[in-house]
This record gives sequence, structure tokens and C-alpha cells, in this order.
Amino acid sequence: NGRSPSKTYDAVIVGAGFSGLYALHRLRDDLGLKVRVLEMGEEVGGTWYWNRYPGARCDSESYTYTYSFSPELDREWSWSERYPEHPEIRRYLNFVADKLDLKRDIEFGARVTGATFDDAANRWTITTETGETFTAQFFITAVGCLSTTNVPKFKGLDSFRGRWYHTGAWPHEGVDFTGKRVGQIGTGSTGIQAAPVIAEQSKHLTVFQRTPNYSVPARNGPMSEEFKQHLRDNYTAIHDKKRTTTNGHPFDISSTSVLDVSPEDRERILEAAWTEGSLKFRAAFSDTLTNMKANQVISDWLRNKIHQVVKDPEIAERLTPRDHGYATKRPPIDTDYFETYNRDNVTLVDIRKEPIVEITPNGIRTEAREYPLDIIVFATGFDALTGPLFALGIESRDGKALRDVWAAGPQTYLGLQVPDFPNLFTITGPGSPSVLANMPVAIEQHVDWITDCIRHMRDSGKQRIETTEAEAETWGNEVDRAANATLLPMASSSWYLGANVPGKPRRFMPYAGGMAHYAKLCEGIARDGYRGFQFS
Ligand code: NA7
Repeated sequence: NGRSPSKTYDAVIVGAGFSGLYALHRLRDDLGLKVRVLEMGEEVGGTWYWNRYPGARCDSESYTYTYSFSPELDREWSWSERYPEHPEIRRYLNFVADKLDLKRDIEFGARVTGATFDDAANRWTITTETGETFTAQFFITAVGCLSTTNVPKFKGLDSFRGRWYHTGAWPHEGVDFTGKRVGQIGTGSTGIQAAPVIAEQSKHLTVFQRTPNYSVPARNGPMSEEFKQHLRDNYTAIHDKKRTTTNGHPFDISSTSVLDVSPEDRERILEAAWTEGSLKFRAAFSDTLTNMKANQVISDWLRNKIHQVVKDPEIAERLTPRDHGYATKRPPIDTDYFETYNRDNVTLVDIRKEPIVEITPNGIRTEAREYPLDIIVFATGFDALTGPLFALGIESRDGKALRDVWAAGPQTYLGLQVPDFPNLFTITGPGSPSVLANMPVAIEQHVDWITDCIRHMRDSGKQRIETTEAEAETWGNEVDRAANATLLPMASSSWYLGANVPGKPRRFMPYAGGMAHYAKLCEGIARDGYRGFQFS
């Protein structure tokens, strides 16, 4: 058929973000495997290669959003701000890739569209969009959790005469908002970061909000020289700390219930957490996410903050979440989000009251009126966790598409393996705690575990590793149990549940039992001869 012959590897990894880069380093440099990384972007970066929308920055603090395996990397890199903006994260990943000489084993512009398993040879054949094929004993997905964009199918989008963009596939040359009327759909973490910046740059911003959201100030700012020195002196301790906590951040969740303190102490503690900013707000009390009453107290406090910041009481109320508790959906942090609604050039449309009917050549028409627009920004999120895996066209050993196998929801063992997909490892897959944790901590743990597992196979002469449906079912029950021990399943529109994508099965996907606890479980499983996995 004129195609070049398959290229043969020990392992093929898809994705050159945080996980793919680290997996390449461990498998190639520590195990000596022949490894190829296939990356559809034109450079390293993963999520941060695509997410270049205005205001895009990480919600984890920069010094915690790093690899921890190399004191040398820590010494030679320094962050400029409390939270890293997208270009700085790309610079960091480029720095790491260059330092470890990773790029020579990465094929850029290579979009994987198919993967089949040869049951007799115990090898995967991976195909790209251009028809190139690669075979490998191990197939490792490092495709991220939030990389398949969700563009809602509004009637008439094709007829729109202006330009439209999804935040997760932002043009690399940027978008000039000067003098433009912009409509933004979506008020998740992304929309909350983008709106203040777009409002400043555009003539007028209209935000179309379906579910109001809580948000806590990020309090971003330059990193002081003293703090940089503190990091250099303490990086080891900070990394060690991250590995012991529920969320992979270097701070503990308070052990005090919000219900056990006096109103004065409660006010003092919450105000201090608000002033300090960051995701740490969640940790101000022990029971933010485990006790309904406690969550209500904290949610009410945050609702009140919205009313304090937003001057027009009617708009403030429109912005106030009433149907879900704080942090049951992924809690955003922001820079001047609620303040943005005090601007004269910003309009908030509640599309629960006036639903979007269609997109017209001139803008967006709701049940109430048409909003003329030059640009529409979809901050409408992602087909999270499963979407990026389905896009790879992976088939089980008996030829079933992963999408069909998971028709009722994803089933994995530890988020790392899927029954009937031997020698396939899914870094940060559904059923892993990654999206509830500081991502690089989860990634390093997953990759280290997979590396040890492959080393174990090589040492013991095994060709194939797989898990069983029974194991996946048991793990699925554990994922459900862990979620139900929290208030997380209560937010009915959350992407954790798949509820943001029409037709997607509703199942709480991340493991909510805590990052450190999960790591211990994985360690124990490996120690017990990889309990729940079968080798042959
Ligand atoms: P999210 O958190 O999924 O937010 C998407 C937003 O878009 C949210 O406000 C949605 O409203 C809204 N949305 C989605 N579909 C529609 C339709 N059809 N009509 C109107 N509004 C819609 O995605 P983000 O990109 O903000 O954040 C993703 C993660 O990235 C974040 O959690 C961090 O982990 C980093 P809804 O709430 O569903 O009513």
C-alpha cells in the first residue's frame, strides 16, 4: 500500500506534556528501553501547548507545579510568579526536555488515530493520521485529562459571520479583541480566568452563564527573591511534603471542623484564607467537602463575598451559586473575576432564564433577544478523562473500540490498566486521583509505578501484563465508595461526573480517596507481586 514499514519499539508513549516527557525519561534513561513519543502538537507542552487563552495560568502554585525527581532541575529553574502563566509552563517543559535530551525521541505533528493489539505477539500496533505505523510491546497514554474540547452543538454556529474559538484550542498567534464585541459561553475555571482579561481588551464582553460558580482570589504576583531562596533551601522538604498529602499540595487540610469554632474564629479563619488566596481555601477547615452543614456554612460565606464585591445586587445574585456547594465542582481561583461585573463594558446573561436558542450570522440569540457579536469564545470545557483516550482509536485484544467497552462509563484498575487491553498503561486515566490532585505529583507517582512494573516484568522474563474485569469492578466500587464519602458527587453538572457532555454516561471518574493514600495502595499492590495483575 506504499506505506513505510512499521517502526519497532519497546514502548510507544502518546503525548509530550508533563507525563509523556517524564515517562520517556524513566523508560529510556533508567530502563534502557527503545521508546518513541508521538505528539500531535508541534512542540512539547501537552495541555499547555493548546491552552493559550487570555489569562491561562495554572491554579497550582508554580513552585509546586514541577517535577520533583531532579534537584538539578530545581536548582537551575526559577519561576517568576506565584502561579505560572501558560508560556512559562511551556518554557519549563522545554527546559526539562532539553536538559534531559528528550526531543530526539519525540515525533511532533503525529496524531494517533488507531491502536490494535496482537494477542499472539503481545505487541501493539499504533497508527497515526498519516498512516505511519509503530509497533511496541508497551503502549502508554500520556494524553492528559482535559485535552478533548467540548464545543456544544448550538444551532447555527456555521452561519456565524464573526470568528469563534474554544479556549482549549486557542490560536497560537493570539486573538486581537480590540474594539470587538465578544460573547463568552462558560464560567468554569477557564471562563473565570478569561473574562477579566477579555473585558479589559475588548469593546464589550457578554458572558453567557449557565451555572454560577464560586471563586476565591488567586492573589497572583511576582515571586520575591527571598521566596526563591527559601525554595532553593527547602525544595527536598517541599517535594517530600507534597507526597504525603491528600491533594498533592505541600499543605495539610486543617483538622478543625468549621462547625466546632465560634462565629468570630470562623470569620477570622475564612477571612485569612480569602486574603491568602489560592486553592488552599478548601483546606481552611477539615470538613469543607465531607459534611453538608459545614459545606453550607462555607458556601454561604462565599456567597456573601460575591454580594460584597459586585455592586449591582441583582447581578450579584445572578452570579451566586445556589444549587451546589463550594468545591463540589472543581473550585476556580481568579484575578478580579467578580470585579469584572462592575465594569460598564460587561454584561451577564443568565441562560437558565433566557436559554440560547441559536447562533445567528450576527451573534447569539437567546429566548429574550439577539446579542450582536464579533467574536464568540467557548469556555465550555472538555470531554474530560475519557475523551482523549477515545480519540486514539484504541481497540481491545478482541477488536472492540474502547468507546464501546466503556459505553456505560470507564472501568479501570487503579486508573492505570483496562481489562482486555494488555500491556496498555493509562497515565492519569479515569479512576486515578490525578484531577483531584496537584497534577505533577500524580504523574510522577503513576510513571514511577509503571516503570517499576515494567522493570519487574523484564527481570522476571514476562511479556504481558493485564488485569481482569473483576479487579476493575472492585476498583470501580472503591472509586464510588471514595466519592460517596465526600460531597463531590452532589454537583450535578460537574465534569468529574461526565455531566457536562450531553450523552456521556454519568459516573464519578476520579478516585477521591486522596493522592497519598492511593500511592500507598499502589505500593502495597506492587509489593504483593502486583496483586490484581496477571503476567504471562
Ligand atoms: P468546565 O469547568 O467544564 O466549565 C465549562 C463551562 O461551560 C461551565 O460553566 C459550563 O456550564 C459551561 N457550558 C458547558 N456546556 C455549555 C452549554 N452547552 N451551554 C452553556 N454553557 C455551557 O471547563 P473549564 O475549561 O472551565 O475548566 C476545566 C478544568 O480545567 C478545570 O476544572 C480545571 O481543572 C482546569 P455548566 O457548569 O455545565 O452548567
